[in-house]
Amino acid sequence: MAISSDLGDLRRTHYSSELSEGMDGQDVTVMGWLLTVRGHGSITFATICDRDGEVPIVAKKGGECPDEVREALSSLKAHSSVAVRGTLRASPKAPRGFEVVPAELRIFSRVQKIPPFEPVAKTVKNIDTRLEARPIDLRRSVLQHTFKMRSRILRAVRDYFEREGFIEINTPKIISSATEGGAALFSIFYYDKPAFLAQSPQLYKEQLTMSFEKVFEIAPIFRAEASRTPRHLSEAISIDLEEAFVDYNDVMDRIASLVRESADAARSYLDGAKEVAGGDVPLAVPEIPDTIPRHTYGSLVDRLQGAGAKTQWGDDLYPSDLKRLGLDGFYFIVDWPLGPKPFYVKESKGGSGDAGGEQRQRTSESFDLMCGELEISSGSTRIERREDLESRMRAKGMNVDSFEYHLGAFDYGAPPHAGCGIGLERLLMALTGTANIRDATFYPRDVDRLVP
Ligand code: AMO
Repeated sequence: MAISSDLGDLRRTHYSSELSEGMDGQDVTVMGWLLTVRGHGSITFATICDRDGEVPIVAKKGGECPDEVREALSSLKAHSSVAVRGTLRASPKAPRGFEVVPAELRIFSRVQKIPPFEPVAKTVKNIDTRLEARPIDLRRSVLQHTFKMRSRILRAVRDYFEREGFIEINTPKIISSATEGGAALFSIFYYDKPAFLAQSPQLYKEQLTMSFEKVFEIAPIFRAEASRTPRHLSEAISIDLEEAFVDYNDVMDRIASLVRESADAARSYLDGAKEVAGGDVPLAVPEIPDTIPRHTYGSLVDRLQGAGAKTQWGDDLYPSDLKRLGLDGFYFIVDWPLGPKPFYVKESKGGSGDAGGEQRQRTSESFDLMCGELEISSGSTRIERREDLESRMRAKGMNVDSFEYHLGAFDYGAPPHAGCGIGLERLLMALTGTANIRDATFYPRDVDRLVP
């Protein structure tokens, strides 16, 4: 039968990337979704898209293609799920030098709805329109490349940790108390007890340095972010690392290596994709400098004040401030004021590294990794002694007793340790130039969105 609708025993023989003009005359079976179909009476051109790219299909009247196949093909709408078995023909006019002449067509599902945008659309401005049809939005070239790059980056990150002797961990996502401050917690019920979704694996990854020394986790973090911004999600993926017997300077060195290796992996993906697509890939990966610059918090405040800003020592640094200073590319901001930092962050020895008065004296061994105005990661040296943790908690007005499950671990002696959390979506934004974080995650969750 030249036309049917079941997969049956038919299997793909080649992905689009495996086809070439040198296979002239070979019988091939390709499967995927229809990107375009254009019928011109006696000839129908179609493009089938699969995981790797496009396969041109040409069905001519009076040629090798049965008429019923040509007619059925020309009646299909874009996005239909199909298979074509046929003969590969070298064709100097075709973009990749070949086309497939169909002998058999399987139509697995017909399109019931007209999609709200063209499958080849380079940009579709309204993200809500796109999210309503997310499975087919994700077929668009720019998102295909973004998420394939994400996969490569994750592999590079795991390779890095493996090579450096880190153990991959998973920690509970249903927890009993806040780690990063209470405001952004999602409350849930755990049987009959109140509980929360984890904002970060912070306390567990610290405890695990007592047994494994070097650990990493790649998992969701949950933040009840009330604001609508292009860089906040309610559920994000964090690449967390924690290491014993090091401080925040060592962790910054590790992040620099991780970012460099992630960028290399992204670039090598792009090079390959450009070869298959004939150069048409709408993404570019920035160069990462050999040394990522480190600016102290205090020096940036001085520069801001010098430029006439009202920023006081102790204030947060906002994207508008960083823009004002013309900071771009990747850089660290180090030695933040201690006060606003979470309780587990260690105070700098001997006060601030910056010159300045009394109020400048309490800084922390902490950093943020930035790319322009986007915060990619934050990390610090941690407190390893119970009494110091307790006094920091009291100073922050926290209920020490409710953290006994954590503080008790420190009674057995914790090593000096340091670590960081890297927002995977934000790293991907920086490496691909994606402007909205919702396009760096498959199904975004934000203050307005719980579906799809
Ligand atoms: P922090 O709260 O700074 O630190 O988070 C670490 C990194 O996670 C990412 N991130 C987010 N990404 C998208 N949407 C959000 N709502 C969101 N919130 C955070 C950012 C950020 O830099 N426990 C510490 C890390 C550590 O010290 O190890 C922490 O959670 O890229």
